[in-house]
Amino acid sequence: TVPNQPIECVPTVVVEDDRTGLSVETLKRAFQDNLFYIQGKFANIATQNDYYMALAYTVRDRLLRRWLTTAETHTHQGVRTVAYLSAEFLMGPHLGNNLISLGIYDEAKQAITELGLDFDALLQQEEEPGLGNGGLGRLAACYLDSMASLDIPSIGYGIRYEFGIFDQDIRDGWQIESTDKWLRYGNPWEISRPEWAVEVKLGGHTERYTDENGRNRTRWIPHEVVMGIPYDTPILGYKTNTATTLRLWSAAAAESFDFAAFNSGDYFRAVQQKTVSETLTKVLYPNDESAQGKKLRLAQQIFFVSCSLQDMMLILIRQGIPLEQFHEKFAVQLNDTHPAIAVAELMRLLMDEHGIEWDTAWRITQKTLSYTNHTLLPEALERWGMGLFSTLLPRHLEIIYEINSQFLDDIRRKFPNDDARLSRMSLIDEAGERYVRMAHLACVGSHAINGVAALHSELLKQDVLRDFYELYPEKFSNKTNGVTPRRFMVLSNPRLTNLITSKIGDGWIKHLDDLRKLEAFVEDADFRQQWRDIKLAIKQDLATYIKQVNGIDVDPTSLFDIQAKRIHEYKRQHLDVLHIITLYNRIKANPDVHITPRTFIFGGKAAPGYFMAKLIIKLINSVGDVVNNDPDVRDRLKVVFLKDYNVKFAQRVYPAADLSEQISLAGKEASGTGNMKFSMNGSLTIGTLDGANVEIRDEVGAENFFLFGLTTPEVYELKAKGYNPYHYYESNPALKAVIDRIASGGFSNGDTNLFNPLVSTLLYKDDYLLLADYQSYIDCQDRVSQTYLDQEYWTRLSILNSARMGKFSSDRSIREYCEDIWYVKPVAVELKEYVQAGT
Ligand code: GP0
Repeated sequence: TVPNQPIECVPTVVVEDDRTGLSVETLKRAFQDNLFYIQGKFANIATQNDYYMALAYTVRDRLLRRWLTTAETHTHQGVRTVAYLSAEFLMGPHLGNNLISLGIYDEAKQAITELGLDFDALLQQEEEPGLGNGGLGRLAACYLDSMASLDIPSIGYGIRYEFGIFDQDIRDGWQIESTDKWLRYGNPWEISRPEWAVEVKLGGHTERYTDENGRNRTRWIPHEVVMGIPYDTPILGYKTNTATTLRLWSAAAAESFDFAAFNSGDYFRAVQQKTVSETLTKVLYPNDESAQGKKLRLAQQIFFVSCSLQDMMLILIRQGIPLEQFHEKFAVQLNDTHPAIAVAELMRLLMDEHGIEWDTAWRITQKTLSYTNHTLLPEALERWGMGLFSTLLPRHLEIIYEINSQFLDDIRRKFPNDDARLSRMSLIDEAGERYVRMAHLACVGSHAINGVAALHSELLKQDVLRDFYELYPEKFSNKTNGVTPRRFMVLSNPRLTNLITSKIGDGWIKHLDDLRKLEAFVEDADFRQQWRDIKLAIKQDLATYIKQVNGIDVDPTSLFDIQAKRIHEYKRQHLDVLHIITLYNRIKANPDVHITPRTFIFGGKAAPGYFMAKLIIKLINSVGDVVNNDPDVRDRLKVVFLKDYNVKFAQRVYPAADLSEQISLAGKEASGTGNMKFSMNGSLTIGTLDGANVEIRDEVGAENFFLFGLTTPEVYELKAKGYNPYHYYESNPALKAVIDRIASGGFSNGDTNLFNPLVSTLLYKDDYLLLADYQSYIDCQDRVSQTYLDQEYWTRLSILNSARMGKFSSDRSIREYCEDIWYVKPVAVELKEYVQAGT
């Protein structure tokens, strides 16, 4: 019947209808319906992507009720909400994860299989949303998962880059980058909300004026205005009703602003202006741990920060909550200094746009914001040249000057007559050219500052942020990173998940400490056999992949020794290479020497402008070419570089490792998170006392961890007394033979130039002390090889590694942030009874 009166706008959903039903039969009907009505295809011409989309929409329908109900519940109750501000969110594919969170993974798999399709192939079809570089962006994604799973009211705010991290190909051993067109076939997980767009000002100048109450105010006359359009993606908690939001901002031209051009008939200029605005969110900067100082990057930062803060204010204004309560309603976490401009922007919005006085605004700002530092590397500390900063953000600079002047007064009171301290701590670096120091701004404007592992947090206090620690000791704390077991165990490793669950139930997925219960099975030979069989089957799968993609035969029973992470000198992928060449030299000296068969696997991207990192990739591939094809090696060693390492691919790599390489120079890796993902999946670790390795070793026990290398104090000491790498080269024949083989063209067809930059850096500079740590690393690797020969013993260690990883769930990290920094509590979401439609 056709309604002759307006349709009632109460949301009504039919019980067990094709949009909500969870049974296999309903899922099949919904899938076919979506293929027809959304993709507009008959099955005979549907592509793999059409099938993926049909399944994605089937899943999306089933999460909307949770999503909308969560938003409604949080709004209604006026709860305090965490806003996680991050320039990067490295989410990984959504489909599989959402199926797990909804608890319908098996049903969906059955439905798709019964329809005659390959379920795993459909999961693989999803484009990686690669909106991040590495650890920092992936940590943000794990935290969203944990916040939703723990029913914490939360929202992630970031940038919807049109092109994420580049795709990596390898040609002739070198990295080749290409554009990541992740949105090419559409994104079924996002909903755009153009009606909630906001405007962001850039450039121009400021003016003083007197308002209607006779107060002196400032007005910013921008050169340009850009619109921010929000795109929302649901973040489902694991087996709970809570579904939070990732809100990413996309830049668009504010047409109204260039009306003058339109009106003067300069249609072309008006439209051209549009493309300038839209370049703002075009592409992710692909540098990890190095600040580039580019104007567009600063524009990206103010853009997403301003959009997000304005959005939070609109949420309060819509509910009639006064902005004086901003800090009671939002806890805003700054993920590194990329969003640190929030300190000045929140002040500006409160004062200039909403008429709040400085002192009140400053109190609100400090109570709202908190800052996480992710690195000690000096090259990663962001600072903006004064020229660039004042051109783009003239009003923010005024505010920063005022904050700085009050801040310096504060220091003078507490540390009289200490000019050196003043210039060290100032928000403005005035040593040579003038810069704005973003970490200082973040420290001054936040009530809490944290590092990401115990060692890192200590080093922050002693070193990089020492002065700030002396001024505000109460602000500092440690929050050791964690990773989500949902994605990195349940989704990535279903075989191991099933085995674990068959022994201890599935409680561990939400309470990872429960994995300890596995210790009871370490002496159970059957269990150990199953554990080993699973690892072998996973390694077999990876071997098949390697054969297909790299064309290399690898033996799945060999020790899989994996280093997968961004390529960086401080992470020392080339130390791993020195070990490979050491073994190769032993074979060349005596082809019958005993060698534990190993497959060395590398994965990771190099920043496109980072020459040395790209040369390390070339070295790995060149060593592989020689070692893999030398008949003397007799297939006992293989070297594989897996191209285009990303979250989607990482999920297949972590479960396949026997040995995880965590070999950064002590004091350089803030935490590491790959170390946790490997270990959870039963890999043993070879590592230095760096980052979270220290805590992993404490948890699993020193006897279950392959430790080598200098400690942080030893590194400081060695550098202080003058480090001479050449001395190690001269006095260690094995090391000398390794370096000489590279230098003499042993891996470059006799070309002695190719790897010279690497060789001479090691011999004459070696900032990351590879040569100092070499012998300790080799000795440790020999212990690894020896241990692997006893498979029963190795399996015990592997089980214990998984069993003792409870601490490294991101759920534990998030609980600590909630208690110590955010003061946010869980809020239960109740789904309303379904209403029968049409009755
Ligand atoms: C740190 F400063 N990290 C940065 C950066 O620009 N990008 C980035 O990924 C990483 C650290 O290197 C880390 O140690 C850490 O675990 C991660 O941030 C999350 O805190 C590598 O995993």
